[in-house]
Amino acid sequence: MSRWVNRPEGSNWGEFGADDHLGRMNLLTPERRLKAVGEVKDGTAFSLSLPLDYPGQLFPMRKPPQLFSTQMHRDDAYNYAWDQSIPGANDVMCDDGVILYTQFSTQWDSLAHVGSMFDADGDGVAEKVYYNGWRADEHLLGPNHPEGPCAKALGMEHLGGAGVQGRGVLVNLHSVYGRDKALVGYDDLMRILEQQRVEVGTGDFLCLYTGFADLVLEMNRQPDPHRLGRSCAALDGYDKRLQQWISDSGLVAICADNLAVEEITLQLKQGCGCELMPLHQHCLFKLGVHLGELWYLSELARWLEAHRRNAFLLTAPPLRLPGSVGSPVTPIATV
Ligand code: UVW
Repeated sequence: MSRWVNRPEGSNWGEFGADDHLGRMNLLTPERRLKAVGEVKDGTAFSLSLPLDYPGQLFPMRKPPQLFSTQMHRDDAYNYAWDQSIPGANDVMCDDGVILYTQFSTQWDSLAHVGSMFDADGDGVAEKVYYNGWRADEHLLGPNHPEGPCAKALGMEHLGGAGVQGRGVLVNLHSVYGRDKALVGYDDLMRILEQQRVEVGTGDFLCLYTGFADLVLEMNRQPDPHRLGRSCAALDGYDKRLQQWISDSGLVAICADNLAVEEITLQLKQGCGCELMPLHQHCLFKLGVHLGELWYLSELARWLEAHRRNAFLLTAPPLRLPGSVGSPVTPIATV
């Protein structure tokens, strides 16, 4: 039996199966990956990850990685000489663990990251629901649940097992706006796509270079939220024509070097409904389009501009971490 009788307007719930966890990533077929491999002409590869201790403390709830040494016979397993436990052995070893906030730095948002209050079961009362009708408390188990916190549906293990690889296309918003604050809507994006001759097709990863991550790096782990908030481009998630274009384009993900792909003010915009993060709702909740944030696109963007190109092979699997709602990622672009 279906989990929903109503699906949100403009959503594609059910298109990839009643129990789908991957959304548009289902469009990454062998044929499309082969086409993406065809974009490799030079063999140069770029890491699209920031060092994972950047941006530094920006959101109180997300903290930088904390490494610790594991223990070996009550000693730190760090610079550990094995002859401490096995006399005569000359090996020395280090072994560590980490407390890692999954959305602190370069990351994927899973489809479990943002849902909505929506009456999916048709009883006249809105409930907490996520992409494809998966439910809060039944499938996304909170910390008070004996098995929680754990995304039993839509968790990162699904994307981690999906072979995330395809054609990336980069739009250079920094070359248009520099570090000026800019809200990019449908008209702006269409104009820039045309100027930069970028074609976005079914199965593509749209990558937006704004220069934000360069600013983050310059701040050297001491981010200035006010300056960051006044800088660089972000998509206007409230623009309905932009939303419709995302629906129609067939793209599988939008990845940016800024904090949230879209501009977020955490204030309801008058006349624009009840969404604080409209693009997150449109992409993660309605369409199953993943969002990548705080990616490091600068060197790739410079190389592509110098070579008058904008497409590449992108390989970007998240950690195959069962039940997590976000994941660090070390994407690789091969040109
Ligand atoms: C922000 O919170 C800014 O974005 P996200 O939750 O998608 O990381």
